[in-house]
Amino acid sequence: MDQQSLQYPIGKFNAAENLSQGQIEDFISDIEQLPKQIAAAIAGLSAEKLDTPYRPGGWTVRQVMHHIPDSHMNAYIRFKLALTENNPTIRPYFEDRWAELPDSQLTPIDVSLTLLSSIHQRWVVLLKAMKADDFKRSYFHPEYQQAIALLHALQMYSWHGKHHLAHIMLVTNSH
Ligand code: NI
Repeated sequence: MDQQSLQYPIGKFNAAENLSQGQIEDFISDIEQLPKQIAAAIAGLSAEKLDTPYRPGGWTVRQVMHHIPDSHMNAYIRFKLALTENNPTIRPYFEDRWAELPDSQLTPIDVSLTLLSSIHQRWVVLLKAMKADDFKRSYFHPEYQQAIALLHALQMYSWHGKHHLAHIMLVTNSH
């Protein structure tokens, strides 16, 4: 695989402007399924593979395992902010620096899998209760200077989970 395919094994993110109710349910289902899919992917993973980068210069499986809940706890908060305020400005963060902090180096990955499962369980309850108009609500991303509709964010985080699951599987499937 070339560098681009290793970095983006499922391709880059693309969002649709409009989604049917069925499509929305499919994206919510992606978010619901992710923790179980990751649990299956890392089952029986050796310590050596855990500390293997998914591509040269990329994060190790361990770092990816801590990054996903880092990202999705921010995502969950962004949804809650957007649902309770009018286009609130959210707080970007340096994900690469977060991945270097001691908790990302030292915490057993099972802890982050439990954290991810808990976040997703609550997030999915919220997502399933959202009406069509709720998905039109937005948060303002100061880095992109753009209002991000929750319909867009839903698709982005579905992609984001699959994107990193594919990274983990690059390592687990390698011999
Ligand atoms: Ni990411």
